[in-house]
Amino acid sequence: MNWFIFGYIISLSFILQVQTEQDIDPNGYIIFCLCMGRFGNQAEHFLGGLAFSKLINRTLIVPPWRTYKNIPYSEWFQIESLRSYHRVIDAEDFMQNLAPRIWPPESRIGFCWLSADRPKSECQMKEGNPFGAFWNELNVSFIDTDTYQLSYDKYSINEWHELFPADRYPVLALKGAPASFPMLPEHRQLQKYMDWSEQIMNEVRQHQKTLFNNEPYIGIHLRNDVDWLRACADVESLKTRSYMASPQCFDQSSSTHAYVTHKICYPSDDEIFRLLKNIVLHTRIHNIYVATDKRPMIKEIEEHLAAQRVQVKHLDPWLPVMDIAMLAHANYFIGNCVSSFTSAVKRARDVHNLPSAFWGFSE
Ligand code: GFB
Repeated sequence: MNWFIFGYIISLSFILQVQTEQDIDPNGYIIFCLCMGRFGNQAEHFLGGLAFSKLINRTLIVPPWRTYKNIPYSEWFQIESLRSYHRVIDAEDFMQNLAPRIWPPESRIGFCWLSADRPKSECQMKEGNPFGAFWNELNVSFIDTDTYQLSYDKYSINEWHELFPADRYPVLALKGAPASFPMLPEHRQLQKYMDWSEQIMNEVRQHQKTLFNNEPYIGIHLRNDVDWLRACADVESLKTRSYMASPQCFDQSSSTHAYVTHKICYPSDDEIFRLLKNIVLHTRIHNIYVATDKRPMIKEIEEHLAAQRVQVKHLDPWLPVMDIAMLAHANYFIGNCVSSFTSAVKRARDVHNLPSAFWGFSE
């Protein structure tokens, strides 16, 4: 090997070394499982966890969405957009490129929020579904676990730094999301950093053309499977304004309701016809896109709104998130106040000032 090539290789490896050293965040990293509920619940937790990673000033290792398997965040949303808010790295990228150096298998400790009277043996990071599968699919096992009793607000940040200094714990792996559910109202606007992936957007454009010939449409969310029937059965006895995702429509001072009613949680067919008809008359949009987990009511809507000559379409997509994307891009949206599936749609619309309404509220 001549001296020129030798020198070139030495300087290249030096540059790479410097670059990779620079890649490591001295403030440390944080990762958690989005292990509660399905997409809507996970999205609320994700935004709370994103806000916490900024508060604690650690790079967020962006967790995959959890379905029957891990779905990398970037399949549905752009990682890049999150960077305008905070430092992030995709979980698989982290595991492949940084974990071998800063989080080798023999250093992996998991942390659970547990009250002080509970033993640390109760902190089982991989016990139950989907916890085990989530970490296994990222090839993570833990050599030990421990507990903490800190909250996720700004008043607790000094305690977090004292308990978990970044030089001793470069990676903070938490069992659950460091966030509340329902999410805090101030975190809703973080939705603006969740831009849809190109793959999802291409599909949305394709469906808009095929279903509606690119004409305006009203999107409606009908959450009416049997789990929802049960979830709403006794809601009035709770006399609460905060039931699952309901703060999304009760935080507004304009809310005319004292608490979540059965009609808001599980609207009758008549309520669906009433509000939908009003919106059709008001917007003069005659294309309806129905997203539902069970009963699309296509015939019923077409019959009741026959005079308005509505066209009702339903995709029943393999990926529920495709329904969210279609609703998010509708010209008008009517959703279910209590459902976090609706809340994901509503936030995505609010950041673009698109109009939305809720079943059970007058319009
Ligand atoms: O998204 P999510 O957390 O919202 O869970 P909720 C509801 C799930 O039901 C979605 C399916 O993630 C979908 O898998 N689903 C609901 C739908 N609506 C639609 C729809 O319009 N289209 C399609 N394709 N799928 C909570 C759950 O649901 O409800 C909790 O997260 C619990 O685990 C509770 O079951 C009762 O907030 O509506």
